[in-house]
Amino acid sequence: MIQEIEQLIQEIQQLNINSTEEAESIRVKYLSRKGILAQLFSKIGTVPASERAKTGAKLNAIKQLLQDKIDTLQHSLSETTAQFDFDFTLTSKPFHYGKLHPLTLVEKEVIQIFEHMGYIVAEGPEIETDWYNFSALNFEPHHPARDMQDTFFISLNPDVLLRTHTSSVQVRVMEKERPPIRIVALGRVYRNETITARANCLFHQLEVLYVDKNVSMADLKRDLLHFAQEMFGKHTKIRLRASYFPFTEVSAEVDISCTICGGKGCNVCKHTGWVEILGCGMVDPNVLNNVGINSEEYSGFAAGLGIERIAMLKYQINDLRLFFENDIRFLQQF
Ligand code: 2NM
Repeated sequence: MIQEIEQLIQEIQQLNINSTEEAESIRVKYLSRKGILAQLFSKIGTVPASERAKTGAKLNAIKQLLQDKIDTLQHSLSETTAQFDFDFTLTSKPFHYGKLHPLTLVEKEVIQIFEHMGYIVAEGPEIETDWYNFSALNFEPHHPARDMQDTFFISLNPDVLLRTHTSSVQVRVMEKERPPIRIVALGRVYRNETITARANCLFHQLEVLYVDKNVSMADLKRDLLHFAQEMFGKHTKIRLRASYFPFTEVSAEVDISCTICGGKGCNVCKHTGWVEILGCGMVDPNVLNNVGINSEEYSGFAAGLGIERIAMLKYQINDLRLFFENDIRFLQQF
């Protein structure tokens, strides 16, 4: 009996309990009603009377040792589960990353193309005076674009208005800087229009300006062709049609070969093979003189495009109002 107990002590000391399952089987093996310890206790009567008390105490000590081992394990296990009190096997909730607005995406892309050509971004105020928005830009006093129909005046003072184009920014830069000037002006512009699928009272414009000695129409065509091919693909062609703007002479409208059908004819290009993307021209000498740049010495070109129009072509969007509604189902697609 004494020998059996000594053996048991050694066995228990070497026990390595690592999981609740192991602890449970050990508890059943040693501590249950029919376990090893219970059997030893029941044989205590066979021990000589003088040894009985000592043997009983030893068995109790073994029982305690074992119980302590099991308790320690269960305690450390419950601590780790408390630290991570969730189900590791659950799948995570879907996470919705924020996205850039399609107009921002197109704006960034256009800016980058022109920055690579050496242009610098310029910005200016949205509330302007007649000088920066009209007079300096060679708009005659009774030019129809000054009409109440098109311009938002924001006070009783007819000199204060919301800019109708970003050319006002170009005027501000040309007044301050001396050539060479190579800038893109961009931002919101405002026109008093009836809101439809193709027009809004607020839209985003980006205008290009290059002023230096000997700047020519050939320079303009070179930069616009490069822009069109970067933006719409390297096989894109451009064509210029004569047009009129108050601030340019000569003036032209620029078409690109249709991005949808490649020029064969489709709904987007109304079966012409071409779609209009911007207006441009050589800066009128009057404009240069108005800002104190000698038009005998310098010349320049300018071009203006609507970010909405480019985005509609790029993403095949047929209603401009979608850009302003902030419908999450629309915005999530970009
Ligand atoms: C356009 C078309 C043609 C333009 C002109 C100027 C400035 F300030 F140099 F006179 N800035 N932008 C311009 C010329 C804009 O938009 C359709």
